[in-house]
Amino acid sequence: MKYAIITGASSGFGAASAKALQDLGYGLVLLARRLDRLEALQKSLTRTPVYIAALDVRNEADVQTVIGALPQEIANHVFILINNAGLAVGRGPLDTGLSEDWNHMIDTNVKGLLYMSHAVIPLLKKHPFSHLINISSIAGKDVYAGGNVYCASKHAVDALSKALRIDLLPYQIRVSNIAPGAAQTEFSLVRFKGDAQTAQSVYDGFEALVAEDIAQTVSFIVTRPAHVSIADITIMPTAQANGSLFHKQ
Ligand code: NDP
Ligand code: 8X3
Repeated sequence: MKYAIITGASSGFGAASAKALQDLGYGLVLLARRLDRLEALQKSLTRTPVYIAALDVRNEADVQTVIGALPQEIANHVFILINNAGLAVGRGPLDTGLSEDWNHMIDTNVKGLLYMSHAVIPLLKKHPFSHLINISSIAGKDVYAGGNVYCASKHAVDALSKALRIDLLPYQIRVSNIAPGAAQTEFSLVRFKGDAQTAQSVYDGFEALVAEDIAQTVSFIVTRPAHVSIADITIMPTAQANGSLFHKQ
């Protein structure tokens, strides 16, 4: 059985990708901070083995412990890592922003991805043609008003995808960067700290992406033949042209 490790599997893109990869026959290692969510997902995913663990990717020691504690049967058969855990916290000019929000984003989106990659790459190296998939964003390609630190963190993810493609070339590990535009998940609820009205207003007047759109992109990437590496996919709603321009009704 081939296994996929997914961070941020308790919601949105991560949960949808778990379902899609199980449909392709993969066993799953699902990681996030909310264990109750992972337990519910595990109950619904019955077709292949599903291993879950509570993990805050900001904690390097915990990342090492969780990956180090994987049963040998799983650790020897990891073919996919999806670095998906991430978030935006707040939106506005830098001078009125909060350093605790900046630290939260950089520690999760950038440092968490580094800790996970460092811990899991030795497992991927056992299997030529395995996949490391980073979830960046249109915010990693473009910068929009009030997006400063979130955009910087996703530009860092974009750069790390390019860097990892060089580092992992000798091992024939395929590194893919997915850059989604606006997708309706819990993302905006988290960004606006539980303000449901403001979160909903982000998606008013146009049809946003849904988590399954990203899961289908993941499925496409991992089902290419061994000689094909999808380096980078930017995927946006039809009603979105770049980081800030939308066609709203
Ligand atoms: P959700 O808020 O629905 O999901 C985010 C996931 O990340 C949750 O499972 C959450 O789990 C997990 N997570 C957050 N912080 C941590 C942490 N410190 N440790 C472990 N897990 C963590 O949002 P999306 O599914 O939309 O977001 C997934 C990724 O996609 C993020 O990296 C986001 O930046 C990116 N993205 C989102 C877009 C959108 O418009 N929705 C567009 C482009 C990119 P838990 O809280 O249980 O830890
Ligand atoms: C999430 C999409 O446009 O809010 O990465 O940055 S956006």
